[in-house]
Amino acid sequence: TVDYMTDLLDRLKSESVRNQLQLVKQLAESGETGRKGLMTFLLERSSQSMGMIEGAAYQILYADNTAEAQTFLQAHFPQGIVPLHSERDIDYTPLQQALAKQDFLTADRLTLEKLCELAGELAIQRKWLYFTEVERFPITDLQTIDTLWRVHSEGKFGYSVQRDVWLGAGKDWEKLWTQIGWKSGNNWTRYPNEFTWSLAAPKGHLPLSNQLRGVRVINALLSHPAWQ
Ligand code: UYC
Repeated sequence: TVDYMTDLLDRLKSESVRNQLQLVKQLAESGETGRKGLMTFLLERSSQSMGMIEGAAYQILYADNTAEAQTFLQAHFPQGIVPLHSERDIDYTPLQQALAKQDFLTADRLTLEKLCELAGELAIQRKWLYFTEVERFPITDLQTIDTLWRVHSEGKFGYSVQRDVWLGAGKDWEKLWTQIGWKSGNNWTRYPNEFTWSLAAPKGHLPLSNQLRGVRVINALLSHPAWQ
């Protein structure tokens, strides 16, 4: 078992991302030994910046009800594995927790809530954003939100992912809506029930930006200097 684990951990460091995800999922099914392996892996990685493989490993331990896993996370990653930096003193812990448990519907609502907090008192009361407010968002906060989404979605969700799809579509909004599953033919996907609140969704499906008031807000989000 020890050799098997050493081998798995070695492979985790060298394999392609796709195989790394497979290995993490394999560890998740290996009971006590697998749990130990995931903990060792996360500790070894914690000096570097954490990506979606570490996110997947963290989520498995987060969902694991053993005292061992919970004590480990409390001791080493009480705030998760993404640094929750904010230039405006915003608390991203609720968003981190929703994403850690893959509750993407709650995470999506919290994201809009946090963006309104970032914009200020008027936006909090209005419950939606002006594009001029988005343009003034600090790079740090947008990167924190985006990294949380990417790390906890195997790289599938987040504004920078949507931006990549949008650029790939030549900045054509109609193409983007279809590719990320917000529109099918002439029909808008209906909020909330028709959206896909899991990793079965197309790349870039989440977080949502309501299009009721036009594309200016999402345009400001996807054009923000945070992604350059
Ligand atoms: N909704 O259709 N949406 C809402 C989307 C549109 C509408 C919220 C996304 C089209 C109304 C979110 C799409 C449309 C409300 C989204 C979508 C429309 C609402 C909750 C595909 C009609 C109640 C957060 C593009 C044709 C709004 C929020 C209110 C809510 C997201 C209708 C996240 C991505 C054009 C009437 N829709 N929305 O922002 O003010 O309210 O009560 O985009």
